[in-house]
Amino acid sequence: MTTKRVQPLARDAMAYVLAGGRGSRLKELTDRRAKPAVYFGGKARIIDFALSNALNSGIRRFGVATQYKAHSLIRHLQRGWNFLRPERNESFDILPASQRVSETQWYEGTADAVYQNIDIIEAYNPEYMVILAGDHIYKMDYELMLQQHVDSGADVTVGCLEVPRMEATGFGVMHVNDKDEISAFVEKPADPPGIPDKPDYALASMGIYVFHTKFLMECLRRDAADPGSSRDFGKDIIPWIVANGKAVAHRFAQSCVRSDFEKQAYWRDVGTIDAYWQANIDLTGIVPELDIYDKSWPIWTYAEITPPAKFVHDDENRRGSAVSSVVSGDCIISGSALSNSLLFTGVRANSYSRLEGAVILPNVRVGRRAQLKNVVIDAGVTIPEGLIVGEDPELDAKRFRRSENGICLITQPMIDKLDL
Ligand code: ADQ
Ligand code: ADP
Repeated sequence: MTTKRVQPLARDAMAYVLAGGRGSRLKELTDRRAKPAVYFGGKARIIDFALSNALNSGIRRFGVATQYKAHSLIRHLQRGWNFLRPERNESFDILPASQRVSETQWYEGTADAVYQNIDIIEAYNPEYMVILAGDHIYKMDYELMLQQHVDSGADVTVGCLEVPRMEATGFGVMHVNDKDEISAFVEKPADPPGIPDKPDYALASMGIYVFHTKFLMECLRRDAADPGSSRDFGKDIIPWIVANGKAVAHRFAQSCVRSDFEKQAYWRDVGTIDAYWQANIDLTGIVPELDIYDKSWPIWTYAEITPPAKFVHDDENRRGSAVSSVVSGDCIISGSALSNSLLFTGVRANSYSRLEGAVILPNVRVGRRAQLKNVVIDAGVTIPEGLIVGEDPELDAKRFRRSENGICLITQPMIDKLDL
């Protein structure tokens, strides 16, 4: 028998977002900002997805642990996530690595990024902790995961999804019994074990965990006293609980939030330039797999107040146009032709330029007659007049960061080095 709950479990939970990692496979895009601060989808940053999920799930207490190149991230959080009010029993704490508990200057691993702030967390006294990664794109109702955690009596509940077995080398991979209790867990195995009745797939950890706060604190204190530990959830804490307690898997497919036309449970790591480009360009399709227009599950962010996007023709009456494209506020497309492109706020594309398959971060200037195909352009870059990208792979690879799939990442230092 289930008892009717007076309020959602989420109101007794704190979301703790790990946002300190660099995301080094994003190359120069994370030279100056942590991966969670990287722009996504025309308006948001990657971390807004985990934070919006928590908010939409009913959570009102937040901690965000930052470390690597945190300035851009902290500025974003201060601007966009400053509406939670202590007088309504809400809180939002940004927790940079800063010699709190131990003498080391940095968080050692993800568990240390929680351990070092135990005093702050305990002062809020949440019943549950929802530990999240700040670097994935997905929509999920954590209340359902909290409910499963309470109903199953687990020590930890681990969010998981099925991925092709050969892609699971970068994940924690688990085996479960018929009650979804985790019987084995290996972090980043070279040869991931498959799912028994689906051998080409592996059950992968999403790196998100629900704990009773009291139990988590006991684990973290025990782990901190172990000199052999690397202070990491995936390497140390979760394997310990699997061996000594009760760890249960929560399937993403049960709690992912889909709009009417979304068929797949959408989750992306966007950890490489190719994956990042593809996930952004997918939004320009007719029916994207990720619905960012769903009013029942809004993705909250810091948004500048901008004038509308504008399309004008050039002096020879050539149209400024965009087809199959997403164009944000304060963009001016003058006599330039866009297709299958996604433009963030404040982009100016000048006459006779052509953009195809372009992901353009905020405040980029595209000079006249530039032709850019299959590119990611970093924020604030000035593309010189007449620059051609996407025609000559060898030349592109010399000048820019050209990915495996032929996507060119372009930053201002790369432009400054060009001999035009
Ligand atoms: P990884 O993603 O490789 O594996 P990790 O690099 O530890 O794990 O990053 C997890 C999250 O923590 C990221 O959001 C990152 O930004 C952040 N982070 C990393 N180091 C941090 C630190 N020192 N301080 C603060 N934040 C930090 C994990 C799990 C796997 C699981 C995958 C799913 O260990 O089991 O399969 O996530 O992506
Ligand atoms: P955002 O990621 O918010 O778009 P920017 O692209 O402006 O921010 O810069 C990312 C980060 O790089 C900033 O938070 C800032 O710390 C740093 N940065 C930006 N420009 C410079 C610069 N000229 N010199 C040193 N650091 C810079």
